[in-house]
Amino acid sequence: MKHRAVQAGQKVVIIGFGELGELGEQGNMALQRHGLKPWLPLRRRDFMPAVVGALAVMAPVNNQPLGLTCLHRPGNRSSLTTAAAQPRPIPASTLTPQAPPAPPNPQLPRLYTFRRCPYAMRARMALLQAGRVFEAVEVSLRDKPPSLLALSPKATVPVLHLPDGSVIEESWDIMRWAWAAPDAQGWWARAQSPANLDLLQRNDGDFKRHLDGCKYPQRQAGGSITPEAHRDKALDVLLKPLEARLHSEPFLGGATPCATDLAVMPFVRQFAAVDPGWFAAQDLPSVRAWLAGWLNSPLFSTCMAKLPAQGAMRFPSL
Ligand SMILES: N[C@@H](CCC(=O)N[C@@H](CS)C(=O)NCC(=O)O)C(=O)O
Repeated sequence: MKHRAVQAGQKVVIIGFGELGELGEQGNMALQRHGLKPWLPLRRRDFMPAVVGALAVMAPVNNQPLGLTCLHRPGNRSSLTTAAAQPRPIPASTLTPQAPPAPPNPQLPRLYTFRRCPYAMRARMALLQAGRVFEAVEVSLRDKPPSLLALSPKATVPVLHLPDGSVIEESWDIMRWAWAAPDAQGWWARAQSPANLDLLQRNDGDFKRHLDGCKYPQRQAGGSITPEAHRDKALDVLLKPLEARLHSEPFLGGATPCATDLAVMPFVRQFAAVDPGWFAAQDLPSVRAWLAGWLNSPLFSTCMAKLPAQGAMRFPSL
């Protein structure tokens, strides 16, 4: 297989694996910025194990791969040589989104967000899924902008500032606003069942506490239980009930997803990343399939677009 430059307008298949699909996200964003579409994310099981940890972009013509480009995560030893292709790094410039900062548009809702915050992820996904047009501003949690502090003294993200001046300071409330009438597809309505509200409460309460307990053991120094005990409690409080639900239906919304899927998924993602080997060995096949589906979804990769350090970025981008 030969390496060829992928041209704008060409049909491409992207295979992106790595730590919970981070490389896939980068690849998807790079492709979208270069007008390469449509793209098709493949799941880990669809491709050979040798590419785990690598990002590959194939440009097929008549369904025959034309060229292949791949990126190796630094320090990752996995190799694409079994695919009869020598790795060729994708230039960093194509992997680092350089969206131009947009001038502020007071007509649009403005979301203060932090890319890796699970609360902010659920808000971004909800706004995107509901088809809301908004501007997003990436916040440094160590150096919060005065405009955010003025709007919301509690200074957590996400915060949504609406054109009428009102401010929504809780992620679940932002999701509610996203689907406020008309909730034509029922994403919000299906999240109001007692079972889903119970799951949300477990997620935002005990599960989040135990997630922090195993993810940040240094912050729990002197705490009464070990990180491993936190991990086991996290299983009991959320993941086992989630497995039972997802065993009998593909989404928390049933046949189609709902707000609860989007609200819970970023936290399960974080939990899975604490110790991927351990997570893979748990009796949670339905949770893993559900998580993988979201991680490979266009909705998730769009929500993980990197924002400019300064200024705002409009979603959906023009
Ligand atoms: N209950 C809030 C929680 C939001 C939250 O705690 N966000 C974290 C980031 S993941 C934060 O902003 N922390 C403040 C800080 O670290 O200074 C919500 O649902 O929006």
